[in-house]
Amino acid sequence: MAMRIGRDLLHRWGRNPILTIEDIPYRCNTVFNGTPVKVGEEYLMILRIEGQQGYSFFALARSGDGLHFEVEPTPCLMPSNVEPWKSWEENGIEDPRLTVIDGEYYIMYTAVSRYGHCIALAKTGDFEHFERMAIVSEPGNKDGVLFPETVNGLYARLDRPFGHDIGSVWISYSPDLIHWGKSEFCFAPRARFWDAYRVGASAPPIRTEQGWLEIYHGVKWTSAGPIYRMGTVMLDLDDPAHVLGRCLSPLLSPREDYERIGDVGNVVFACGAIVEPDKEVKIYYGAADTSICVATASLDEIIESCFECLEEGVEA
Ligand code: BMA
Repeated sequence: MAMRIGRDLLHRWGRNPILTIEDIPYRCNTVFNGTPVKVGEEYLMILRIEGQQGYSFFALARSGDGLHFEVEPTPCLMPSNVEPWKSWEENGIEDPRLTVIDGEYYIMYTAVSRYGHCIALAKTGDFEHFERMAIVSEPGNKDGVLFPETVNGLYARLDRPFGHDIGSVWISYSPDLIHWGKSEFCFAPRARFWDAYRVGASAPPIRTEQGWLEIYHGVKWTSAGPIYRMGTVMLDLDDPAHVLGRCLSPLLSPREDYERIGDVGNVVFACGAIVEPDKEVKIYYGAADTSICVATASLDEIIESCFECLEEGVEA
């Protein structure tokens, strides 16, 4: 298949954005980067809201069709004012990613403090009571996403340590979700490409017959600042540090006004996806750090995009 030119693989829903601050039942600055889960026929989404004070917290929205969401009257998780969490969350909690493991809903998120960004983990069984479990990284790491199953008997996560300011994706393992290690490099920014500056995991990995499908974000630095796009990588099922393939062109680039214009323009940033029974994938993303949108494609097309690099002979 030839490289796609001049259009995006994902189809934006015609009535995007699906959530803006007009849909939030209290005053706030922006809403963006929602992470979805489907429970029976209901769609639940944990949203990142930035308050007018300037820091972020989470709220819960519910939907019957995955397109029209109602936001609950009060936030579901605020930055903690109790130690040991308070010191790590004093500047807010950001970018939640929901993963279901054995019927328990885990939220990996970024805790922001004077020390920098850390990865934190909370869980809920009913979306009413949320329990913080642990801060699971030192400062200098973010974009933690939990795999939905154990890999060789261990919990697994992708994350993005800053290193020498080179934003690459790594993988770590844990016996209990609290203690993490066995860290290995997974994939890096690619010179020349739309993801040349930074990459980070976006949606929790999706198990497919071909491997773990990871929808990630890639950043290119331009003279006008960063452009955030969405891409795909396929990781080996038994050894996810091993990359089997990677897209060449992005799944989605900022093109619409609501993706171009906002608090941070030129950003599409996914935090989760739902695979429907007919294999349509709904990808939820923050647009310009100002609203939440949805775009779709078939699972097969998205999987196929992971193998573009092999067809073109480009290293993954
Ligand atoms: C990233 C995260 C995202 C945000 C993006 C663009 O570092 O903080 O929440 O959407 O930057 O500002």
